[in-house]
Amino acid sequence: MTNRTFAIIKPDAVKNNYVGKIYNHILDKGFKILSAKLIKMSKYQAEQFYFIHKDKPFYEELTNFMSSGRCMVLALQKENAVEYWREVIGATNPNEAEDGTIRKLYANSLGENAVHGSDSSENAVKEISFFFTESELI
Ligand code: IDP
Ligand code: MG
Repeated sequence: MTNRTFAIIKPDAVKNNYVGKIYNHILDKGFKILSAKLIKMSKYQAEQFYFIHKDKPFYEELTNFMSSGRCMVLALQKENAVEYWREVIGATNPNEAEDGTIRKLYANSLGENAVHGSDSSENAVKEISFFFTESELI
Protein backbone atom coordinates (compact mmCIF):
# COMPACT_ATOMS: atom_id res chain seq x y z
CA MET A 1 0.00 0.00 0.00
CA THR A 2 1.69 3.20 -1.18
CA ASN A 3 0.34 5.48 1.55
CA ARG A 4 2.07 3.59 4.37
CA THR A 5 5.56 3.80 5.73
CA PHE A 6 7.47 2.18 8.55
CA ALA A 7 9.29 4.10 11.27
CA ILE A 8 11.43 3.23 14.28
CA ILE A 9 12.19 5.48 17.22
CA LYS A 10 15.66 4.03 17.81
CA PRO A 11 17.22 3.02 21.17
CA ASP A 12 19.14 6.31 21.58
CA ALA A 13 15.95 8.38 21.30
CA VAL A 14 14.00 6.08 23.64
CA LYS A 15 16.85 6.22 26.18
CA ASN A 16 16.95 10.02 25.94
CA ASN A 17 13.18 10.22 26.58
CA TYR A 18 12.33 11.65 23.15
CA VAL A 19 9.43 9.25 22.42
CA GLY A 20 6.78 11.79 23.40
CA LYS A 21 8.36 14.64 21.44
CA ILE A 22 8.83 12.48 18.33
CA TYR A 23 5.28 11.10 18.64
CA ASN A 24 3.94 14.67 18.66
CA HIS A 25 6.16 15.54 15.69
CA ILE A 26 4.65 12.60 13.76
CA LEU A 27 1.09 13.72 14.55
CA ASP A 28 1.84 17.41 13.86
CA LYS A 29 3.07 16.44 10.38
CA GLY A 30 -0.30 14.83 9.68
CA PHE A 31 0.55 11.14 9.88
CA LYS A 32 -2.00 8.68 11.18
CA ILE A 33 -0.39 6.15 13.52
CA LEU A 34 -1.83 2.79 12.45
CA SER A 35 0.10 0.94 15.11
CA ALA A 36 2.96 1.44 17.54
CA LYS A 37 4.71 -0.76 20.04
CA LEU A 38 7.71 -0.66 22.31
CA ILE A 39 10.00 -3.64 21.76
CA LYS A 40 13.58 -4.75 22.32
CA MET A 41 14.95 -6.35 19.18
CA SER A 42 17.10 -9.42 19.46
CA LYS A 43 20.45 -9.25 17.71
CA TYR A 44 19.06 -11.77 15.19
CA GLN A 45 16.00 -9.61 14.48
CA ALA A 46 18.22 -6.55 13.95
CA GLU A 47 20.43 -8.57 11.59
CA GLN A 48 17.39 -9.72 9.59
CA PHE A 49 15.85 -6.25 9.49
CA TYR A 50 19.08 -4.64 8.21
CA PHE A 51 20.12 -7.60 6.03
CA ILE A 52 20.42 -5.25 3.04
CA HIS A 53 23.43 -3.69 4.81
CA LYS A 54 25.12 -7.00 5.69
CA ASP A 55 28.25 -6.22 3.66
CA LYS A 56 28.66 -2.66 4.96
CA PRO A 57 31.46 -1.92 7.42
CA PHE A 58 28.92 -0.56 9.94
CA TYR A 59 26.62 -3.64 9.94
CA GLU A 60 27.97 -5.03 13.23
CA GLU A 61 27.85 -1.65 14.97
CA LEU A 62 24.34 -0.98 13.61
CA THR A 63 22.85 -4.32 14.63
CA ASN A 64 24.49 -4.13 18.08
CA PHE A 65 23.04 -0.67 18.57
CA MET A 66 19.56 -1.58 17.31
CA SER A 67 19.41 -4.54 19.71
CA SER A 68 20.93 -2.64 22.64
CA GLY A 69 17.72 -1.34 24.18
CA ARG A 70 14.05 -0.60 23.71
CA CYS A 71 12.83 1.01 20.53
CA MET A 72 9.38 1.94 19.26
CA VAL A 73 8.25 0.52 15.92
CA LEU A 74 5.44 2.35 14.10
CA ALA A 75 3.31 1.90 11.00
CA LEU A 76 2.38 5.33 9.63
CA GLN A 77 -0.19 6.39 7.06
CA LYS A 78 -0.37 9.52 4.97
CA GLU A 79 -0.42 10.45 1.29
CA ASN A 80 3.13 9.94 -0.08
CA ALA A 81 4.06 8.55 3.33
CA VAL A 82 7.48 7.16 2.35
CA GLU A 83 8.80 10.33 0.71
CA TYR A 84 7.26 12.67 3.25
CA TRP A 85 8.54 10.73 6.27
CA ARG A 86 12.07 10.76 4.81
CA GLU A 87 11.73 14.54 4.51
CA VAL A 88 10.49 14.87 8.10
CA ILE A 89 13.35 12.77 9.55
CA GLY A 90 16.13 14.47 7.56
CA ALA A 91 19.51 13.24 6.32
CA THR A 92 21.09 10.05 7.73
CA ASN A 93 23.89 12.13 9.27
CA PRO A 94 22.28 14.57 11.73
CA ASN A 95 25.04 17.10 11.01
CA GLU A 96 23.75 17.26 7.45
CA ALA A 97 20.04 17.23 8.35
CA GLU A 98 17.91 20.33 7.72
CA ASP A 99 16.79 22.47 10.64
CA GLY A 100 13.53 21.28 12.13
CA THR A 101 13.96 17.65 11.05
CA ILE A 102 13.76 14.92 13.68
CA ARG A 103 17.38 13.88 13.21
CA LYS A 104 18.58 17.47 13.49
CA LEU A 105 16.54 17.95 16.66
CA TYR A 106 17.06 14.63 18.44
CA ALA A 107 20.01 12.67 16.99
CA ASN A 108 23.57 12.46 18.27
CA SER A 109 25.57 10.83 15.51
CA LEU A 110 25.53 9.10 12.14
CA GLY A 111 25.11 5.71 13.81
CA GLU A 112 22.73 6.72 16.60
CA ASN A 113 20.40 8.87 14.57
CA ALA A 114 17.11 8.70 16.49
CA VAL A 115 14.78 7.35 13.81
CA HIS A 116 14.37 4.99 10.86
CA GLY A 117 12.29 5.51 7.74
CA SER A 118 11.58 3.14 4.85
CA ASP A 119 13.27 4.11 1.59
CA SER A 120 10.56 2.84 -0.81
CA SER A 121 6.94 1.73 -0.73
CA GLU A 122 8.02 -1.81 -1.52
CA ASN A 123 10.35 -1.86 1.49
CA ALA A 124 7.70 -0.16 3.65
CA VAL A 125 5.33 -3.07 3.03
CA LYS A 126 8.06 -5.59 3.90
CA GLU A 127 9.20 -3.69 6.99
CA ILE A 128 5.67 -3.20 8.34
CA SER A 129 4.93 -6.90 7.97
CA PHE A 130 8.26 -7.74 9.64
CA PHE A 131 6.94 -6.25 12.90
CA PHE A 132 3.12 -6.12 12.63
CA THR A 133 0.34 -8.52 11.78
CA GLU A 134 -2.47 -7.18 9.58
CA SER A 135 -4.88 -7.20 12.53
CA GLU A 136 -2.60 -4.82 14.43
CA LEU A 137 -2.83 -2.20 11.67
CA ILE A 138 -5.99 -0.39 12.66
P1 IDP B 1 18.90 5.68 6.47
O1 IDP B 1 18.56 5.17 7.85
O2 IDP B 1 18.92 7.19 6.42
O3 IDP B 1 18.06 5.06 5.40
P2 IDP B 1 21.04 3.89 5.63
O4 IDP B 1 22.12 4.24 4.69
O5 IDP B 1 19.95 2.98 5.15
O6 IDP B 1 20.42 5.26 6.20
O7 IDP B 1 21.72 3.25 6.90
C1 IDP B 1 20.95 2.58 7.89
C2 IDP B 1 21.42 3.02 9.27
O8 IDP B 1 22.75 2.56 9.46
C3 IDP B 1 21.50 4.53 9.49
O9 IDP B 1 20.27 5.12 9.83
C4 IDP B 1 22.51 4.62 10.61
O10 IDP B 1 21.90 4.30 11.87
C5 IDP B 1 23.47 3.49 10.27
N1 IDP B 1 24.62 3.97 9.49
C6 IDP B 1 24.63 4.38 8.18
N2 IDP B 1 25.86 4.74 7.80
C7 IDP B 1 26.66 4.54 8.88
C8 IDP B 1 28.08 4.72 9.10
O11 IDP B 1 28.84 5.14 8.23
N3 IDP B 1 28.53 4.42 10.36
C9 IDP B 1 27.72 3.94 11.35
N4 IDP B 1 26.39 3.76 11.18
C10 IDP B 1 25.87 4.04 9.97
MG1 MG C 1 17.91 3.11 4.76
